[in-house]
Amino acid sequence: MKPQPKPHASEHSSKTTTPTTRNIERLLSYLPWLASLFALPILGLSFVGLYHIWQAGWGLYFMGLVLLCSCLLALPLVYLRFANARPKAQLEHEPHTLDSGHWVSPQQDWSEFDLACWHALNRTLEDCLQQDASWGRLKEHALVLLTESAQAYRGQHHRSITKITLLELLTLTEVVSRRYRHLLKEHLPYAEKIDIASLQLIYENRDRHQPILKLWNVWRVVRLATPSGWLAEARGQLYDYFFQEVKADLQHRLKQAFLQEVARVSIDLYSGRYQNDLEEASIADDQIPSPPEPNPLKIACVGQINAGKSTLINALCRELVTEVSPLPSTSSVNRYVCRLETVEALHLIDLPGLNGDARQLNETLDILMASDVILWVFKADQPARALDLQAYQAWQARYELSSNRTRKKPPVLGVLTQVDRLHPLQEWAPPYPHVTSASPTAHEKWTHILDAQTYLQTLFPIKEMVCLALPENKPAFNLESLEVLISEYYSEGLMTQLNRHRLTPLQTTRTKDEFKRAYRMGQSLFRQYVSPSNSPDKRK
Ligand SMILES: Nc1nc2c(ncn2[C@@H]2O[C@H](COP(=O)(O)OP(=O)(O)OP(=O)(O)O)[C@@H](O)[C@H]2O)c(=O)[nH]1
Ligand SMILES: [Mg+2]
Repeated sequence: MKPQPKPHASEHSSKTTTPTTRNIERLLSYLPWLASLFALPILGLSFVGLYHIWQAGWGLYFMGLVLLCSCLLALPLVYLRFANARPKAQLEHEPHTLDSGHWVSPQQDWSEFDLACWHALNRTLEDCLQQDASWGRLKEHALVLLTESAQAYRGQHHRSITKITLLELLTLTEVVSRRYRHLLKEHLPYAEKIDIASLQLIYENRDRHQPILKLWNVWRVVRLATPSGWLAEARGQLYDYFFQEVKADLQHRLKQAFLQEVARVSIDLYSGRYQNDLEEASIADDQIPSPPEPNPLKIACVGQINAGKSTLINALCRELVTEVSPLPSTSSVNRYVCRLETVEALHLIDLPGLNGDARQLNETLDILMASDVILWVFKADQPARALDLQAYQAWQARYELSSNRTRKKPPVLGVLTQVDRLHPLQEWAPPYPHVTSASPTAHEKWTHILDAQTYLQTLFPIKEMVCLALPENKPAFNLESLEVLISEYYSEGLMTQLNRHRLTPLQTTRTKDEFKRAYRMGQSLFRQYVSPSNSPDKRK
């Protein structure tokens, strides 16, 4: 059978015209006559007026006045143009710095892998929009993004996208709609006032605007006969140009934001974040769920034997909570609660020193992965760094496992302890560096401290490092700097915690939920069976 040609849009609309659209149609057919009734006398009067102004010798003044008014009117338009041109230029020149000028930004608790995915998806969506930016194609573009993120997280298998469950798909639709609605409310002027009926009416009557446009064009040609007409035309052109630009940019941003929302939610979906919390979220609740209360930050202290981990914990807690000794002393993992000036509560975890034992290393890595911030303690006068390096590399390797790719690494803060033991030994008169009264030995001491710190930073990619000394029976040196650093990294630590809480599988709860569902189903079946009114025999 030959496929029937599709009816033309206008044919289709003419078949389904309602009384309202028929009335509009009739009104529109009278419009050219009504417009000419008003336009012709005005045109005639303008000619007469202009002639008299010219005769009175005020022609030049009048033209100057019209020019001035046009310039005043153009000023806000020029401002709009420049305000609008800035983000556009950013978009062209920095296509991948999407986090700054865009309406949608990545989640703060994403891992490096998630962020790499986000940037790749953003490149894809820009390509899609460049190929075809029509509204109708957005659905297909969204599907491209979903497939790409599915492949990134679940391998190149061509059916990866179909592996999301029905509940996950509904969650995705729900979250994208909710986020996009918030975004429109924030950025689209009068978003609450735009109703579907008006949009439909504009769409249905888009062909009928043609007669009015034609009439308008005739009027534009006629008014070119006068100098004020030239100015009005120039002003009109300028106005059209600016507003077309604003409209195009707004539309581009709306489309881009929609696709970015799809990308963001698909990353969350495929990385398994919705498994726990969104299943429990109420669908009727149209507010964004409030985040759970954070737990106190967990800070793990790791390093070689005798590095000074327990001493550091005692100093931060301002009391002797853990044993300190020149011999290997900490043999098990212990947690201590302490508070800093700016941080209400912290949990400091004292770990046994790294000794090269594989089982102990494994346990240490488990603790590090369950922490929010890591203090890596290095003894300043310790030449061998192999144990630290081995542990550091093993810790990093854990995040490269496919099961941990979406985990956010806790920030690592380096602590160079026992700097008082650096050469020259007899020199110890903190604080360092002495800017005003620097003796040669003090200068030498400070140089050695800096050298030790630089050397460590070449071995370990640790951005932040604090040098300190906590000698027995002497005042502590530079402990405040470490406290400041901890409070600076507090929010990043909380993000790590949030990421971990989201990703920790609530396997027991899920099994319990499944059991509850099965129980409810069995219960209703049982009721149906025992209830005489519902029993199969009775119904027969
Ligand atoms: N001079 C000086 N001695 C320190 C400093 N920090 C720690 N010590 C001493 O170094 C020794 C080891 O300190 P600990 O805090 O027990 O070291 P640790 O890292 O906890 O050791 P393990 O628990 O065995 O892994 C103790 O005798 C401390 O008094 C420091 O800044 N300066
Ligand atoms: Mg210890």
